[in-house]
Amino acid sequence: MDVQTFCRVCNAMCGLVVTVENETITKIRGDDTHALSRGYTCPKGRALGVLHHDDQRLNVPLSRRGPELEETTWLSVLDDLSDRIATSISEDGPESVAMYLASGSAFDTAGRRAAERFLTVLGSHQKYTATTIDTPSKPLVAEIIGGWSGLTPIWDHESSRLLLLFGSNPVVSHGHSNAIPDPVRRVREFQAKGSSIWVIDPRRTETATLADHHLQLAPGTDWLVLGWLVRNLLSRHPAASTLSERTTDHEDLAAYVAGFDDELVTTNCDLALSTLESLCDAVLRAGRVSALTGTGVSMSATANVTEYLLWALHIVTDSYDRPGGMWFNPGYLLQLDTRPLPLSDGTPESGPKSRPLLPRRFGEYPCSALIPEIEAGNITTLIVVGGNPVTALPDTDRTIAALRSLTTLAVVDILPTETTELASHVLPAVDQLERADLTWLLDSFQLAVSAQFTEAVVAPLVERKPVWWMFGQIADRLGLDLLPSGTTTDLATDQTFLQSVITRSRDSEALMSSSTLTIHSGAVFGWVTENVLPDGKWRLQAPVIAEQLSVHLQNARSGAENQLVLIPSRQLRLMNSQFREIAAPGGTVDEIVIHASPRNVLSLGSPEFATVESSNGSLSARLVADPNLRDDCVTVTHGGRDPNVCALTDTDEGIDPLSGMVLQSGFGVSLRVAE
Ligand SMILES: Nc1nc2c(c(=O)[nH]1)N[C@H]1C(S)=C(S)[C@@H](COP(=O)(O)OP(=O)(O)OC[C@H]3O[C@@H](n4cnc5c(=O)[nH]c(N)nc54)[C@H](O)[C@@H]3O)O[C@H]1N2
Ligand SMILES: Nc1nc2c(c(=O)[nH]1)N[C@H]1C(S)=C(S)[C@@H](COP(=O)(O)OP(=O)(O)OC[C@H]3O[C@@H](n4cnc5c(=O)[nH]c(N)nc54)[C@H](O)[C@@H]3O)O[C@H]1N2
Ligand code: SF4
Ligand SMILES: [Mo]
Repeated sequence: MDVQTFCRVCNAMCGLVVTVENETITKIRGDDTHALSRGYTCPKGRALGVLHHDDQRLNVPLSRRGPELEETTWLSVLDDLSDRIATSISEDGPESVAMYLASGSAFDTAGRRAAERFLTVLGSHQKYTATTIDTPSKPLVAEIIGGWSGLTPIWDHESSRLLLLFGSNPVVSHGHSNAIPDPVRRVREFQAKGSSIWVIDPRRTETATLADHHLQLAPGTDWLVLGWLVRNLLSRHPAASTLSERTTDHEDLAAYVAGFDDELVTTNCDLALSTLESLCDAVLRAGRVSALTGTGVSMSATANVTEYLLWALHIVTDSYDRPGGMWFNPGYLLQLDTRPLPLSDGTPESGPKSRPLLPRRFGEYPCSALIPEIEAGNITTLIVVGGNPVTALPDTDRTIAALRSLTTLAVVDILPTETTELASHVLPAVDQLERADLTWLLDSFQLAVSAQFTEAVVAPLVERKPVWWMFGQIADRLGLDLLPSGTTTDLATDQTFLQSVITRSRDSEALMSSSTLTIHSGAVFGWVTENVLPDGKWRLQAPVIAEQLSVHLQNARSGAENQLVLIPSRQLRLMNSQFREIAAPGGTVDEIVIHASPRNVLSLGSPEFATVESSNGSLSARLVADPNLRDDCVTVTHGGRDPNVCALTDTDEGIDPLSGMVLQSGFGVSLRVAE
């Protein structure tokens, strides 16, 4: 039997057709009828059947007795965990219980909603998510300029003439804040219409190879390219003359970019002036522009200023909320255009007790506060839902020591990881194909106003349980109200937690009667200008950003340091630390190695193994010469157990004061022959 569903591994959420014979998944292929992925899948989506049946899966609850994790019953693990949470609250208050919600929970709509609601009814503010590790500059700048952190500009792939990609590699990643399924075909179709793509990246990436132009700039200098562009476009772009109709304080913007002169920018970026001029001409020719950033800039020290200037580029060229530029997807399920949004002027709340100066934004504390909060004894119980903090958080040794020191570490996962190894309780969750679901959390990241509902494709194996059920059971024991009224945990199903989203969606009948993606419309324009922006104007005045800009400008003027920097990279067959041990059909995951330029490898005498060292730590791995990398870059794929690139990052140094983000990319390292 063939069942249509969708992949729940990355933002692209490709349509899948799963062949099931007697509850055995025998084959997975792309769903040709899915309007956005159009039959495309990557190896990870096709591996979901292998993942479902894999014998490494967590199948029964585990609890720690002494040094070992031992198999136990659901009754026992839930009783014990509930007792511990109750004790934690009665002794230290609800703030002693924290939750880390990450990639593995982003695609489990019912589980995610139940987990978040659990923390709320518990009365704890200790919510941490992966957003503050990889992207906080995006919601921050959206809040400052647009008034709401959830504004996510989406590439108008149908009518845009020019796409600029800064530090994003969608051919491998399928997009950062824009979900880009079927990326190669999409790029080619875009070009076939006469539109062009510029990739701005210190590495000649898989996407750069397909692009019309590749600017192989020095790492950490995108903000200079953008500032230079904005400065030039302010005097040359026709739309700049109407800026006062669309923005407040555009004089401030002109002042912010006044210092971006040719000499400063070309020297620091290591780009020729003629190259920058061609880029500027391309923008002028296209009129409007679509530009996206990825982790290459969003995890770096200049993330906020880069994102601000990226927004400024769109606003100067009148490209936001306009055809041919970028649109804001109001969502099929979220319907952002019909509801009041929690507008803000960008002022944060204060951080948790041990780090009060760190900002609390978007309803969560930054992950940089999680480890200090545990070390200070403020958090004694941590519940991890679909995350692997040992490979995601900075400073691996310190993270491990803090996690070990917790009274209770409950981990909800589908596979054993380096984090479950440290847990006091391990709760085996259903996988992507064992639950009903919706494309909910990523609703406004999609290339069309669209949504999909799926039933579970197969029944859960062994004793794997839905995540909503786990929290329902604990809430029942604690006497907390978690479920929608009129139901109990025993009677609830996946649908209980999905129903309110379905009911409030644009057309629940169309959604529920379709077995593939339901499209409501393509790009829509105008709702942000009308409903969200006060007087329909973007706010360009941003003193906190201006302050950071002036520091970066000063550093740039004092001359670029000649150093090797660490930049991020990803692999097609991995999703962060996921799929390392799951052999996707048609190949295995590449070994995680150190990539350096051929010249750097040669200068070390081409050793087989090398050590990368930062001010925080070091890692050793096989060294590979990568002709696609600049001489000033070295990269180690994120997500490995050993080497784990987070050994090089630091919990205290380089934290961005505006977002609280830890510096993950673009810092200095040295490379030497391994001992
Ligand atoms: N296959 C696969 N897909 C994934 C993931 C995965 O692990 N594997 N992870 C998912 C997750 S969690 C995320 S957040 C997204 C990330 O999605 P993307 O951001 O699109 O993907 P990355 O591969 O991290 O791309 C970062 C790029 O930035 C470049 N870069 C580094 N430093 C700089 C710089 O200073 N300036 C510029 N301009 N470029 C720079 C790097 O060379 C790299 O090409 O991918 C998601 N999808
Ligand atoms: N130095 C450095 N640090 C980084 C990065 C980097 O490039 N460099 N990248 C950063 C980025 S972009 C991100 S997003 C974070 C990633 O941070 P995390 O999201 O914490 O990391 P993942 O490895 O994706 O962990 C996801 C976990 O969810 C589990 N899982 C998968 N499916 C399910 C499911 O259906 N249900 C449940 N309950 N669990 C499931 C997986 O087995 C896995 O253990 O790391 C960040 N950290
Ligand atoms: S790109 Fe791969 S992992 Fe992402 S949704 Fe599609 S099939 Fe799944
Ligand atoms: Mo991410």
